[in-house]
Amino acid sequence: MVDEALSAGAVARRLGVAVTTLRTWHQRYGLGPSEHIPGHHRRYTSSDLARLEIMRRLTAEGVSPAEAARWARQAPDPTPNGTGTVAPARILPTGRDGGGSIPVGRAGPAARGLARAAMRLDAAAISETIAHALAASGVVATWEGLLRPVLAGIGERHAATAGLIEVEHLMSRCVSEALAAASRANVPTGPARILLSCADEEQHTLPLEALAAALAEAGVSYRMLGARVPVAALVEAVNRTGPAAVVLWSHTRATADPTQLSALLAAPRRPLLVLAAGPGWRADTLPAGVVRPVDLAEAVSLSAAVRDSLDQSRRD
Ligand code: B12
Repeated sequence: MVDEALSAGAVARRLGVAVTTLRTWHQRYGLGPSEHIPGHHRRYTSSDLARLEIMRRLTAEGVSPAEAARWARQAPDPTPNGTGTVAPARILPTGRDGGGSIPVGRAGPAARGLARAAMRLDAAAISETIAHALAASGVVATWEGLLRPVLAGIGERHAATAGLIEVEHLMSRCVSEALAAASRANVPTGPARILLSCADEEQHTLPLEALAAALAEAGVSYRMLGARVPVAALVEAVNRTGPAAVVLWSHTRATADPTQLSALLAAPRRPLLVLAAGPGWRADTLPAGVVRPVDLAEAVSLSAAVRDSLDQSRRD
């Protein structure tokens, strides 16, 4: 071991990090050189190097330095003279996406923490973070400040690397469950005057689920048809329930066929308001009379206003 001991500069070169980073990891997280020969600088043994390699890999994958250091310190000594009993690969987060982290732009520490939990595929931490934010800040603020940045970041990373599909799926499931729990916690009374639906073949449901939870929070009843609704089924639902407003979500151009909106406007029980929501729709192809909200807050306030005006006209 003594023969293989390395200087800080040599370790930094092997790991591809700066010497100052090594010093920080030593001072803050106790991942320093363990070999000490009196009268000489301390040197890194191969066990030290193995721990630092774990630290480097996990921080590159988006795990926080403090947590990465905890894994690195816990990891058994992989060298032949080491005393560890559990293989590091079985206890460490694996990060098979090729490394890197989820970009969250200017979003705050909660979004960064959520992004790290998503990278670790830590469903419990993801769910807890979202539930806490929903309880503390409400649906619109949680969507805009926490969920949207992380979802967009996952999309960005996926577009760049073709990876992170497992992260996207787990995150989607946790978001759905948290929004459904928030909706169940605030079930509004009164008839459901707002109909929520995805366009035909559209599988991106999370923004509509956020809208459902925000409407529930605002005391507005709704009906949710969910993903991939064929236009004939949508028109049938309109004719059977007579909603004041229909929100039709399209996330991509592929599902944004404007004839779906025209069919709603031509329905025998034409809704007072048809909202074309989502980035799939192109403003210049929307039929006259269709409104395009800019964000979740506007979709909530338009839906609440049209519900109120229908209730008012029924009372008059
Ligand atoms: C999660 C996700 C999925 C999940 C969806 C799970 C679910 N239950 O919703 C799954 C895995 C199913 C999925 C599937 C696919 N996906 Co996807 N997905 C995403 C991801 C990561 C997040 C989607 C989301 O919820 N975004 C919400 C926010 C982040 O979107 P936003 O556009 O910023 O929203 C703002 C505006 O729309 C505006 N707004 C305006 N009006 C309104 C109204 C309301 C009510 C709200 C809330 C907002 C709003 O405000 C929003 C912010 O709040 C996105 C990345 C992204 N940037 O969106 C990719 C993304 C949308 N998917 C993409 C693709 C390609 C696909 C697939 C085709 C992949 C495949 N090969 O199978 C399929 C499509 C299937 C289909 N036919 O629909 C691409 C689309 C590229 C494009 N523009 O065409 C994206 C952009 C990823 C990428 N960069 O490549 N996906």
